[in-house]
Amino acid sequence: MKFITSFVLAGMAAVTALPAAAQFAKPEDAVKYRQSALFVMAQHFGRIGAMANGKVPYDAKAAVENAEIVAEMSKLPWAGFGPGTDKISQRAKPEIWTEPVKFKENQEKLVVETGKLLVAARSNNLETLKTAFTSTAAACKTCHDVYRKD
Ligand code: ASC
Repeated sequence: MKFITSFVLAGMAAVTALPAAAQFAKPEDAVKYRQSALFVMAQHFGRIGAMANGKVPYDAKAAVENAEIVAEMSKLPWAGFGPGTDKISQRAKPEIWTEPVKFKENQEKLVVETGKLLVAARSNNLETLKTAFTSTAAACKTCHDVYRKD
């Protein structure tokens, strides 16, 4: 019993620590990983945006499902900005590596905003969702303006 408990706890710890400890076979994999995470996040964020902007009808259940994915994905890309990946970056600016503290603040800001987006989606109120969508989009844009080439 004790063994099984430790095994389960070790597994849970591994899952919890995954984003920070993610290891990549080569820098190219890290770049692919971060771009993929950002791409998936953008797809689901865009579906919320379509509702927020009145392009598709508001669907509270879909909003929650998409916001859950956005909130979870927002934690992932950052492990892919590790050493060596600056050399092969297409759009990532060098400031990411020369201003790591500021870059980290931007990551944390996004995680906070997507957490609020999920709370807003669960509120079942389109106006609340719109407000949270706008703040989250601002967090995306602020970071892109400083740390992305285009
Ligand atoms: C999106 C998306 C982004 C952000 C950004 C917000 O839907 O793909 O990168 O929102 O455009 O300004």
